[in-house]
Amino acid sequence: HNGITRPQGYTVSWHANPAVEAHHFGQSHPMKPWRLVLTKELVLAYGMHHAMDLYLSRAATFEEMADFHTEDYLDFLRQVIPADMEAAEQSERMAKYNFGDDCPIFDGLYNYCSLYSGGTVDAARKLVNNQADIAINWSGGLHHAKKTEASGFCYVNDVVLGILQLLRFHPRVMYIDIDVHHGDGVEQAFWSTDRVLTVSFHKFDRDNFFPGTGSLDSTGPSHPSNPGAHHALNVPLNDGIEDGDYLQLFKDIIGSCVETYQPGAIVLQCGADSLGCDRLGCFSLNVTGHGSCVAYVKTLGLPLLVVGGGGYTPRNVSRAWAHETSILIDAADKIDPNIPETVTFRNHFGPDYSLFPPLSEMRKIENKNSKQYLATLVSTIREQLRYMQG
Ligand code: ZL4
Ligand code: CA
Ligand code: ZN
Repeated sequence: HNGITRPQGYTVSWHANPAVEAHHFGQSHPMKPWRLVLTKELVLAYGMHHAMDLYLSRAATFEEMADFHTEDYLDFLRQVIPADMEAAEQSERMAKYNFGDDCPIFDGLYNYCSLYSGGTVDAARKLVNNQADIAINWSGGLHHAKKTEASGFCYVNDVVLGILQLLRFHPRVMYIDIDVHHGDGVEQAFWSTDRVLTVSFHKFDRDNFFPGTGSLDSTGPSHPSNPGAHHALNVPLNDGIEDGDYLQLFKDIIGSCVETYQPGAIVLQCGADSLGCDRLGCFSLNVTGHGSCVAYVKTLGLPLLVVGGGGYTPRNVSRAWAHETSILIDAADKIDPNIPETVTFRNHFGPDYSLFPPLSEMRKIENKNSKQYLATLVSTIREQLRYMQG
């Protein structure tokens, strides 16, 4: 093969289960677990699997998922079947748990949820047990799920479950979310604790962009005696942000957060719907720009749990996550940007067959983030961090 070797001095674990990829949300639903097949094909074709410990994710148990979710909700998730979508007698519970167009009931739903969650729980345990320094689960990152309800294509919040595992060992965990949507479920789960600092970068437009939360002034419980006060940070952005500005903003903010908060571990949600040309997104990041954020977090040298998330243009999601895998194993410079002839489904990557097509130029969205606005974000957040310190 092409000489991809294990990284020097640290271990990367890869957590996946091909059974996850086989699930379908239904006709024309934007979430396509199949994007994980494309990601894996790229990773294998480049020989990156030689550089990692590979684990077949096991299903999270009911009890593991009940570390965050209620048994009532999980019972429903376990027993509901697609026919219930239409059945009148189930409609009350369907509404109660927020199932519907965004969160449909499909064949194998519970299996799907327990497998992607098991991957994140396993990955977190590898870090805690010192068997890995970086652990990757691209099928995870489903950051909207709430304690008692589904939301935004997410049913079980694997991110919360992973962080709970890390908190058994680390006094402080930092969560970073570069999905184009606000990481509301994770923020809400740790709203009242100072043991998790959540930081989400997202498109913010209260009335017109899901989920509508995550404004700049939303930093935790308002009562100063609540330990969670000032332990949620939000970076609300407008359409069209580009690589250079995003990376500068990311480094300025994450650098300050790590310096102040001194986390023992980091969880990084790499939602790829912040790329240009995404079916649901509105930013103009390229695969390289998105990847630079991952590279920066890696330089911090802390135990790192990497999960996927959104991403609705599968050919670009897989490009980004394959590139980011190469960064995490320190092999980005050994990867040929021309996608290998041996990749199954290579036709999806035409006409350029490049790992780095110029996404920002293909469907140009005007950048509505002025330099002035971005500078204000950085200074406001640095001020918020001073409050956090007390
Ligand atoms: C779809 O075509 O903004 C779901 C969802 C299903 C197929 C057929 C049904 C057609 C776009 C989205 C009707 C769909 C109506 N189908 C969906 C307020 C909304 C109510 C639901 O990346 N309608 C809700 C959720 C967001 C809303 C984004 C991001 C997840 C993540 C992490 C979740 N919900 C308006 C939309 C389609 C669909 C087409 C859709 N839903 C786009 N944006 C939303 O952060 C994984
Ligand atoms: Ca986000
Ligand atoms: Zn998203």
